[in-house]
Amino acid sequence: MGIIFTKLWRLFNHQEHKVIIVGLDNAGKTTILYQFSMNEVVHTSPTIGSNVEEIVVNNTHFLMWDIGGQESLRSSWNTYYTNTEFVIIVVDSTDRERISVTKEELYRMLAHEDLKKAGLLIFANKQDVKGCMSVAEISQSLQLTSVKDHQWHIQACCALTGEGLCQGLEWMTSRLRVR
Ligand code: G3D
Ligand code: MG
Repeated sequence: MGIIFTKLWRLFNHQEHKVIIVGLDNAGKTTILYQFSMNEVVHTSPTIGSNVEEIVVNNTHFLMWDIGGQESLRSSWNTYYTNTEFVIIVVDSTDRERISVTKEELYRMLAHEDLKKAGLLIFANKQDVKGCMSVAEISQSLQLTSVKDHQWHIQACCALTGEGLCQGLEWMTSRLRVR
């Protein structure tokens, strides 16, 4: 990722931001955050609990949680939505069976009052795996073209190598500039 990433990261961190990262378990959220936080000091907040983690990298607060399989806990998530600028949804592109669960949660979140102004970045992760779903397939499964009231962007990536993450961050940074 190198120097461009570092520059973008600085730009993004110029002001304080709140970003929510969601996705099914095993989608690659922790790996992505690890890539974002390289060379930075990371503070985690254990008080929030095991289903939601807060990570602060410079000025950016990342709230991260696994969706699916925890229905009883979902109702409390919206207490964390206030002032969120971006929602990042991480999709495991190899997991065709559970893409519908992601879709359900995506629309539930988008309908929430406190996320009305949030931008939506979808990472189609694990693109290195042969036979995985393409960006086009995931867009179709999630019916992204029907999302009209949020700015959104879908980005192919591989969290292991960091490929594509830079472009995702670039999109978020560009959205900040047009505000
Ligand atoms: P989560 O935080 O969303 O639950 P993790 O997911 O970041 O813990 O990742 C889950 C597993 O997927 C990990 O494997 C991780 O290495 C792997 N993974 C994450 N991103 C990619 C990717 O882009 N490509 C491939 N091939 N694998 C990826 P392990 O084996 O450590 O459980
Ligand atoms: Mg994790």
